[in-house]
Amino acid sequence: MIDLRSDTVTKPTPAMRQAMANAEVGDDVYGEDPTVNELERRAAQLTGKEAALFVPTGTMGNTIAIKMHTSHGQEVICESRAHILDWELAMMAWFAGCVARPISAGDGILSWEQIRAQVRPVGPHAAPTGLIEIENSHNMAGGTVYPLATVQEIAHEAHKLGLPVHMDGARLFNAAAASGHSVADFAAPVDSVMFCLSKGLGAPAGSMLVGTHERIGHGRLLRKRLGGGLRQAGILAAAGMLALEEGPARLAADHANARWLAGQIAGLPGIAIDPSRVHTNIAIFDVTGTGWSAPDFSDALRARGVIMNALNDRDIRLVTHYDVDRGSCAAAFEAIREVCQVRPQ
Ligand code: TLP
Repeated sequence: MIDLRSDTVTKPTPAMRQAMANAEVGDDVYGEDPTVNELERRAAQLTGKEAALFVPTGTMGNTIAIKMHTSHGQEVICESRAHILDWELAMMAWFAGCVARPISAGDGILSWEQIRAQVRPVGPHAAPTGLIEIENSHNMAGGTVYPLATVQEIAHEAHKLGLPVHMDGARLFNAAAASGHSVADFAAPVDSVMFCLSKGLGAPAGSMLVGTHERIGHGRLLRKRLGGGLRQAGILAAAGMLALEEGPARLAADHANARWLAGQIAGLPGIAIDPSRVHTNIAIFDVTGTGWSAPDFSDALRARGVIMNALNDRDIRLVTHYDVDRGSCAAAFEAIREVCQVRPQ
């Protein structure tokens, strides 16, 4: 199977498995796991933040971030296809008692102008804004990357209104690799960032939440409350360290593969995709012109040994990663071409 469903499917490298086997561990709930402590120091250093917290998943990192920035009864401004809104089981309502105030942006990139129009002050009729959340890269918009100046403007203006900004940077390293900015450049303007070790960077599990000492200290308590106090988590952190050291350099190849595949399939009749908009490792294409629904197209691909997820009735998402090389992308293209040539039953 050529698995292009997500970069979450990456398997740990042999070096990671070795590092996991050799990891020095302790009880992380007591703060005594040296490998977790080292990973947290390294994550804070790389992002230029005071402190970092190892969390089992990106969802838990975002859940903690929203809770640590807000009070019950507030609104969280985000883009309308944000992962926190569509794919995290209403966690902001469940854990933080907040509701989303979604804003649509075609490419997933919010501007301050759009956000400003939705900021609500404390008053007798409306729930006040508690947090602004931006997603970089934006998954469901096709891996789009925020211009650094836009992040800076949003954070600067939000702070003038006393509002914090959280970045869902599940794929922050992809955004950095594609833009030429460092992860610290993107992290500097905002109050907290969650990034995943377990996606394109290749770790088997784990994400990091970074911010100030004070906020991350609070976040540590929230992690325990969510059941995320992992004890000898150094086993996972050891793989995470290698993901941080060795993962980023591989991302450019993933991006080139996604752009290549998008360019190939753009030439197929009935497929709609603009390859010039593919900047990272995600490409989303519309198959309606082929006569197939996206779920049926996805099933037909699976029957040919290629797996990609249908996002809805029209669109299919492919995500490149280091377990899929150019040769596998070429084989995936052949399967897509074949499906385009047959008529749905
Ligand atoms: N995204 C997954 C699915 O949940 C859709 C994927 O395959 O892309 N933020 C963003 C932007 C994400 O894309 C994801 C995972 C998360 C947060 C959550 O991370 P995990 O899966 O570790 O909870």
